[in-house]
Amino acid sequence: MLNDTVAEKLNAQINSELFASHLYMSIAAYFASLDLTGMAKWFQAHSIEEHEHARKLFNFMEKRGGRITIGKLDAPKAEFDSPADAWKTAYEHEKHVTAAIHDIFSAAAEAREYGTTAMLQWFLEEQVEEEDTFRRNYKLALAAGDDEWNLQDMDDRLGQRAPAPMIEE
Ligand code: OFO
Repeated sequence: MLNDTVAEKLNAQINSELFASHLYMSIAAYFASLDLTGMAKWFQAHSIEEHEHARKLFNFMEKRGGRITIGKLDAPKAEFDSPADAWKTAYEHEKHVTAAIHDIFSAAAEAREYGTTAMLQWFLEEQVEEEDTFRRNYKLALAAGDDEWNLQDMDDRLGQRAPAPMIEE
């Protein structure tokens, strides 16, 4: 049986991953409105990936007998000052997710919930990748500014992203 504090934090993280999925669809919609369809597709794929993160945590809690509750999602930010601002919002969100994963990991270690710390190892590594990806793309969008040519080039590259894979559980 899961430790209560750890269960509460894992449950909050499931809801937070669902919010990330929601936020990234909102950013996809912003890019679609600018006809930057490559970046819109990239964020759609990332939205699915966040939903998969929620599902991975859900399945872990289920196996450990934790009670999962799904709450109401807040409306995500919908308007951005520029492509760079949209990337910055996503990058900041990823940093927030990293801090939350660290917090759950610390609570799990303190409660000697070693099954949870082992599972969270995957998320720790994922967040290193995520922050790196979002930071690099934020910097690129910042450098592109409102230069149509550079934005289109970035858009073409990101549009080649493969669909998000399902996480096996
Ligand atoms: Fe699940 O936080 Fe991004 O990936």
